[in-house]
Amino acid sequence: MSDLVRRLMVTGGAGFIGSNFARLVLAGDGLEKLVVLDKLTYAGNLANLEDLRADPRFAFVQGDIADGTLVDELASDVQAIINFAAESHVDRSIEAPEAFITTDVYGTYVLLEAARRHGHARFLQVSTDEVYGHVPTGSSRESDPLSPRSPYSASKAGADLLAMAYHVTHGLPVVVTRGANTYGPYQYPEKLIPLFITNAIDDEPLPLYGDGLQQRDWIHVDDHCAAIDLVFRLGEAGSAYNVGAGNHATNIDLTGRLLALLERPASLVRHVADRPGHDRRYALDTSRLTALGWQPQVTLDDGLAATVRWYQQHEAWWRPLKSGEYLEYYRRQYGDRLAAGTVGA
Ligand code: NAD
Ligand code: TDX
Repeated sequence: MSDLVRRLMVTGGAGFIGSNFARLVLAGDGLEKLVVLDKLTYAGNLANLEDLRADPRFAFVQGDIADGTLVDELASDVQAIINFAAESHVDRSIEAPEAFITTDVYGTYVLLEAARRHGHARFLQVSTDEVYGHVPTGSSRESDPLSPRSPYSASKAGADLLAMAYHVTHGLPVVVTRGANTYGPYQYPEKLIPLFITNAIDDEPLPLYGDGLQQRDWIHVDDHCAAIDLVFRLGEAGSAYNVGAGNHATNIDLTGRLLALLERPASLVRHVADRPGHDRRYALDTSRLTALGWQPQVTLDDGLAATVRWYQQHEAWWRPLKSGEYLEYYRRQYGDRLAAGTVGA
């Protein structure tokens, strides 16, 4: 944590990356107060923060980042904000984009305004590699134009640009991280890796979109959180930092690795109708981040094995999530796709 910042607000801290980040910063002794503001949408889960609740430095507030009155009050008592809060699932942004605009764009504006009013020492916007859009060859640099192609990534690009504009226009000390596909413990089982692990544990089919040759740049959540912490402390105000570990894999290759770790057959794979507007490839140039002294610590082999073990050992965490609204979403998203899918290898 920055030596200057002893009182911090983390938004979206009951979600996947935010809860892992809260755990990381409370393991150190740099903070006197950590406020987590989270709306507890379907993706937010207090169980993700269970082990932190007894820490006297920790406070949880259930609320919306788009609620100006609440945000202003909370911002008056901290010196900085790290904004993880977002609607984060691409498929849901295709089905129901409105919440992406209100949270990812408008909510970020509300936070920036409060940070400006209260003269915060730092504002870190957690952005994504998806703002660059599909990258056919090479790797994205921070100076590349943003070219988002889904309602999710367009909303995230809006927030990213707005945060940068607050630096230029108002001198707010903003830094932005653009992270790659992240995996690890506490990830809601709608994203590829936890969905496929939990389905495979139950011998349920794995719905692989299209030909499965789309490529992602995978990073373990511990490495992603360490990078956010470093950029928060040492990043140059007004700059964005790509956060990726250089683990490029196609979805079909990744699926094979998960099945091998779980000792399940390739016949669980179903090739299903593709995601509309599906970005084929993301890849990040991370030289700006590594120049700050960051290096990934977790290899893809070790990270995937540890993640598979975590889901095997934490059924009590994920089984209750795969019920109610989740099952309705699952049926809408995958019902027809799976019925028409073909068994793959
Ligand atoms: P997540 O969906 O697991 O968590 C999002 C959290 O935000 C949830 O706890 C949810 O309750 C909360 N939230 C949603 N709307 C809110 C609102 N209006 N007010 C307050 N809280 C609200 O997401 P994640 O995977 O942990 O992603 C965290 C951030 O990192 C997001 O900004 C996402 O865009 C970004 N990111 C994610 C990845 C990835 O692979 N998961 C990669 C790069 C960047
Ligand atoms: O059922 C599926 N089948 C499938 O083939 C799902 C859920 C995904 N996929 C494919 C789509 C992608 O090519 O797997 C890849 C990964 O999909 P997601 O886990 O949905 O991630 P992605 O769309 O790449 O976006 C993620 O990384 C960047 C996060 O969800 C974002 O929040 C982050 O910004």
